[in-house]
Amino acid sequence: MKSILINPSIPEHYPGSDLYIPSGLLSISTILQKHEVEVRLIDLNTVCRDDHETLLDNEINNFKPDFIGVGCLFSVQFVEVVKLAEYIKNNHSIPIIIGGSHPTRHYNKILSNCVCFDWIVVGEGELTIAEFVEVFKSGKNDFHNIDGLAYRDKDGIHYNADRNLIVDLDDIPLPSYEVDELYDFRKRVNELISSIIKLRNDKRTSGYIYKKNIYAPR
Ligand code: B12
Repeated sequence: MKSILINPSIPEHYPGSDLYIPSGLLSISTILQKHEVEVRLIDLNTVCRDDHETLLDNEINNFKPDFIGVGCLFSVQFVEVVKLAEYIKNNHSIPIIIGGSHPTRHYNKILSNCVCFDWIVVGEGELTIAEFVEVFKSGKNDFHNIDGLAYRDKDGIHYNADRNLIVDLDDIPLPSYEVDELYDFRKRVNELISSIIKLRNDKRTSGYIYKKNIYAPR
């Protein structure tokens, strides 16, 4: 099984757009690899700021992913997330799963309004994507037991329950960097490793644990 994960670009006027490391997507990549999914991560902030459609066409036609994952940490990325997903759906018909702080907060509204998305991971994604991929591989498409996963089917929008936080952060494997042939994350390995613990900590202290409070750090 194969998956392409995409980090959408952040507008250049946004502070620090060239520094942002897609640590959420790197962590998701690592989990997918552990579940025998071949992953290709495309960071649109580093490899290509223009003509994303040609890049996507080439990557999808060559790699032939079974599903595509898109991250959306900042709301400012969401317009691009929709544009990419609509393009992928209309031209390649590949299922799309998204995650990140913006979809976490707005999963219901997004699934109600945007048919281009099939699933949304709400909150921490490692355990949810691990369960998701096993169901997806089985071809049974029965996602109703997966906590932290929102999706639409013929009966409407479903969200089972919030997923409990991962208690011991040591259970999360360090991100793999062997995911992007276009950009070598190992160039930034020191920066990345030193930031991981801080990011995870910030995540808990800045309100991420309760998705409704994502904009209201406590
Ligand atoms: C650390 C952090 C930063 C870091 C950089 C982060 C980075 N990765 O490089 C720094 C300090 C630089 C930063 C800066 C800013 N930040 Co900031 N930041 C955060 C913080 C605290 C944690 C983000 C993080 O990296 N988490 C760790 C990773 C591992 O988790 P994650 O990305 O959430 O991914 C997990 C899940 O979401 C999910 N997932 C994510 N993507 C995907 C994709 C798929 C396919 C799947 C299945 C799952 C999935 O699985 C992942 C693993 O569990 C969040 C608040 C929060 N608690 O989330 C704010 C937050 C993202 N920041 C915010 C803001 C506003 C900013 C700034 C604009 C502030 C400013 N005025 O300058 C700047 C912009 C910087 C820029 N242009 O890049 C807001 C965004 C609000 C919004 N709606 O857009 C947030 C939500 C804080 C808040 N509560 O308001 N930030």
